[in-house]
Amino acid sequence: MDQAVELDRVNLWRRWMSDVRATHLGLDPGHVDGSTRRFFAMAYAANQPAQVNMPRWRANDWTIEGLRARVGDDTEVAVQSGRNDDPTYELNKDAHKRRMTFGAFLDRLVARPDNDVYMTATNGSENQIALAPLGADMRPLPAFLRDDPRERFLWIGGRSETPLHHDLTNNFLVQMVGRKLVRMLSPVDVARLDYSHAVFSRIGMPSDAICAERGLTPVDVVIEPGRALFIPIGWWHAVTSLSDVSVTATYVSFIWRNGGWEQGFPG
Ligand SMILES: O=C(O)CCC(=O)C(=O)O
Repeated sequence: MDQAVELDRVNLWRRWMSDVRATHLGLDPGHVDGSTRRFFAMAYAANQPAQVNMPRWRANDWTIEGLRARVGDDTEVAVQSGRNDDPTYELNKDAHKRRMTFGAFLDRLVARPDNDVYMTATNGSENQIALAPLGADMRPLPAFLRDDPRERFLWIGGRSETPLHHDLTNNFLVQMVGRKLVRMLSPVDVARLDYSHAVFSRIGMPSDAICAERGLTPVDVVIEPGRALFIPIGWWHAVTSLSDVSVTATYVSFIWRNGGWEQGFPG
């Protein structure tokens, strides 16, 4: 890309990010308990990542067979598929959407727990009814989240990889089964991230070598059952599953204003 165009894009992104930060600083925590206020001040309003200990959930005991029993073998779901043959699978999400039975999806994961099939947030609205029976096992939530299935997304997969991107909302990522490495990069690094368009970087998965080459200092967090990670809006992140079975939930249902900063987003 033309260097001047690239610089313009990065500068527009920076302006957007600085508006987001200013909006955060103007938020009011409301009447909340002490630990919720601490989370608000140190993470949410400050736009800083934070790890949070979660209470034990029945979801921490889910197995493939347990998921099958709850959702049903014949229940139709949407998943992302055919990712191995397309290095740009994240940019072409719609082309990779497939419908299949939940049983066929789980069988496929067990047979080959790689990055090729993955149920992601992209499939969230289509799967809301099918996955509703899982909600009862995913409680209690911290006081700063509302329990609203429309603002909760399930990620079910094997050794999945989610390439470098940022979200247009604050995001609370709860690991229920398996372990994942979340590699985060600060918004201040945007000029070194080969920003492509919208929320994407051309880097894909930021390996140690790529980070060293670009002078990036990633913030790495391994999340496991019982742990959650707050990923603030605008923080770049790439996620690698470290387990053959991984189940994650992401929540955007904060009690404080979340998102809505898309206006002015350079896209
Ligand atoms: O768990 C994953 O694979 C990706 C989660 C993520 O990137 C997100 O919620 O924005």
